[in-house]
Amino acid sequence: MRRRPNATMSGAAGCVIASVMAFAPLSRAETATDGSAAITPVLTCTQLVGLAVAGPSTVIEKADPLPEAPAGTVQVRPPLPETVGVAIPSNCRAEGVIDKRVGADGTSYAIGFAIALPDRWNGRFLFQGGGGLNGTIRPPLGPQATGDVPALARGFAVVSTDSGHKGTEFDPSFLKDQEAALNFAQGSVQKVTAAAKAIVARYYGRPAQHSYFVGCSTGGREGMLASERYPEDFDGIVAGDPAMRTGRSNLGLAWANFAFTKIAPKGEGGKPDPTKTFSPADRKLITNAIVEACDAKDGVKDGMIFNARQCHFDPASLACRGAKADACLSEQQVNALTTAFAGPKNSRGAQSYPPFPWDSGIGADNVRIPGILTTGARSPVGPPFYERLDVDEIEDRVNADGMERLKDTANWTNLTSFFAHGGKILYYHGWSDPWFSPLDTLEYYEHMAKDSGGFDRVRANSSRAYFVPGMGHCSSGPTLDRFDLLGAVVDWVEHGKAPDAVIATGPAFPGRSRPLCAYPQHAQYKGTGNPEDAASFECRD
Ligand SMILES: [Ca+2]
Repeated sequence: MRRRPNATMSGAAGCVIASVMAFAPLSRAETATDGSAAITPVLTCTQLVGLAVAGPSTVIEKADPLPEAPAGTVQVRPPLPETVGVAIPSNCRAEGVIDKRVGADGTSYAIGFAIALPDRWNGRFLFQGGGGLNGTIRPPLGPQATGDVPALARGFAVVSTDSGHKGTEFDPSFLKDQEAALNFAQGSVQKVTAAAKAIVARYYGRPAQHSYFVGCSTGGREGMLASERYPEDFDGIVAGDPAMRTGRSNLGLAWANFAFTKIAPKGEGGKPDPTKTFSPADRKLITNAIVEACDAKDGVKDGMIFNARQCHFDPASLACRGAKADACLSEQQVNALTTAFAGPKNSRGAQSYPPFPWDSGIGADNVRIPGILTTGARSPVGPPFYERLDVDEIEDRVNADGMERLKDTANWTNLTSFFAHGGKILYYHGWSDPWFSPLDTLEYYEHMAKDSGGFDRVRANSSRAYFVPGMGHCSSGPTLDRFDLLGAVVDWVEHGKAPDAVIATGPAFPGRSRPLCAYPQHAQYKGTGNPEDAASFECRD
């Protein structure tokens, strides 16, 4: 079981494809990640429609051959405007449903999925994790944690799913249906994996040689879930900013919101507005002070705090000596900030959820998911403000909630079966994530490693964690949020090459690159060389 003494940074299916014929191991050339994918299908795309490939409950309703799409023409996640920066190769895109039924409430339900099967396949299968409460099928591209080249562009077969219901990102109405709730909590991961693997095997006449999972947020939770409950299904998993226990993380946000609300100026209808507790000038002042206190510890003043473990910032250092002014914070603001970031404790004095770290992106604005200071620590599903808060009451409710208990991935720490067959899992988390504290992921990683063979052994052979300075929830902020952890996990699984560091770049700092070092190491400037170049940095404890 997971223990949580405190929350500081101290211390460091095969069965579904059994009917498929045996096949010769693929050659290195056939499975290379350099675009030399070479396996071709044994069916035409349209032959997939109506084919009973994965048992009677899976129905392929549609399958269309898609020509190669030039760079900049495929939206990563419509209706958002961002497009894929490389060409997407010609592929067969099939859409289908699993377990179609009418729910207890009269609503139609099914686990919807879309799978992209490239004309030249690299022999690998990728499950693309979802986000929020799911409910839509995102384009099966495998865009997360892949740098600038999504998995489909590398020749992976990629599946994505709505996890069992239709709805907008945070529409919880499906939860009243038992089976839809069960599918979101856990069931869809295994059902979609089984169906997709069977489709891949049938389409190419051989099963995938290796299976991967990449996801962030809810997708990160789903990746963890696969490692914890279906240890045979995947060889490599990348889990980012995992929504691993949203009851607790929402308590963490409610706690910060409560601290901000207490001193908030009144907004619409005379109600407190915690987004105004700190003015834009205050947010800038706080961010600058954090950067000033911690930036140089990694050897270079570049607006990014890589040596976060040595970052000790005290809001009291910004306290006004007299009246409130732009260059200082009022005593009330100092106290609210200190309380909010320290995280909630219950009446026994136990930490209910970890603190949020001081980092350069906590006041980020003009991004899709702004920093914690900018939102007033508002949860995407909670009320706008908390005028009262009882930590014990919320903790009790969360602990007793069946949905939380089934869906949460924060407590299961035994990955020995997953690791025993060579499974690898990489975690990543933005230091400035405003929804889930990266310290929760860090704690999980340490507990999991301890319970799965010991920290050094697990880090050496099976699992690593990367923390991204300045990065908000899954991307964005004053950060380098483009990094290829999929390539890293493939190299570890297939070639035994452990990922000590991956190179990060990003639009916030054009021309800059840095190594993201595996925890507990961080990127430190060597003292010589171009400070914009990753080669001038090394990973250090
Ligand atoms: Ca720095």
